[in-house]
Amino acid sequence: RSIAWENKLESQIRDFSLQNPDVSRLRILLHGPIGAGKSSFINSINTVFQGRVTTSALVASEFGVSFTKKYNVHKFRNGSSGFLPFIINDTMGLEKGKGQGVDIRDIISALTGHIKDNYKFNPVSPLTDEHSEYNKNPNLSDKVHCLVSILPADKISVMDDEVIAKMKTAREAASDMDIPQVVIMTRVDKGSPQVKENLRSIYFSKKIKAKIEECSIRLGVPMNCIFPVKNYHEEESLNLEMDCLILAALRQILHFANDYVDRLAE
Ligand SMILES: Nc1nc2c(ncn2[C@@H]2O[C@H](COP(=O)(O)OP(=O)(O)O)[C@@H](O)[C@H]2O)c(=O)[nH]1
Ligand SMILES: [Mg+2]
Repeated sequence: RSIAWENKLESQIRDFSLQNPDVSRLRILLHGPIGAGKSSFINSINTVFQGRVTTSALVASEFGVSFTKKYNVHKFRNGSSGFLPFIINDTMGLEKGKGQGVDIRDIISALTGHIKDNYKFNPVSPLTDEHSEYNKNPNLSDKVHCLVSILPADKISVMDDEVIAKMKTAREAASDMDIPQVVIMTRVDKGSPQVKENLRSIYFSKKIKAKIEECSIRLGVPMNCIFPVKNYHEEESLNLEMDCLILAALRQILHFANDYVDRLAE
């Protein structure tokens, strides 16, 4: 894959308009293990579009337990002219073991639009239609238009099979509903010292290529759907290379999501 290290995508995404009049905003769902960088990815997107380092989604400390417990919805300001035409739902992290981390059935309910925003996940019992937070009649805007799996480059090799199996279950459910999918591989700086030193070496790095291959094999997704990023996590100012990778991933997500709602409009 080749990439132009210049910020052209930002304005394209700012001007992005949706094709289906029934949908006001594309809904993106993030899922993945705890500590994968889900909340950081949301902060990174916000940082790019606000032009300054922001922390809207709370990020856990390096060795914390899952910080995000609610089905948080994030929207992104677009200058003074309102909001960007997409929202991102953050979820509680996946963990191995029954009753640990988010229940995969809740991820599937979220895909179908049955979980209302701000629902507090309960790892020991999934949401059912008896709860008030259950949306019985979701419309197209409530449904998820792209499922994004987040995996950390430095931990992919040691990720528990059980966690991968949970992610596959969600991916298969999404595939059955024709919901498009993208994988974001975070923490590339932790995955390769060379890339940490120089982010532009990312597409030449053998280590990163091997990690992308590993993601592809373990999750069963094609390599061209896997986007490596480095999130804003300790930076104090904006960085062009980080922005380019974040925007390339986001552009793919938005195209897939837009194509999906467009197909449903026909
Ligand atoms: N070095 C590095 N650290 C990251 C990156 N993305 C996230 N982190 C760190 O990884 C930890 C977990 O991130 P968080 O966003 O809370 O993960 P979540 O549980 O999936 O929401 C935090 O300490 C982040 O600062 C990255 O690209 N590079
Ligand atoms: Mg989080």
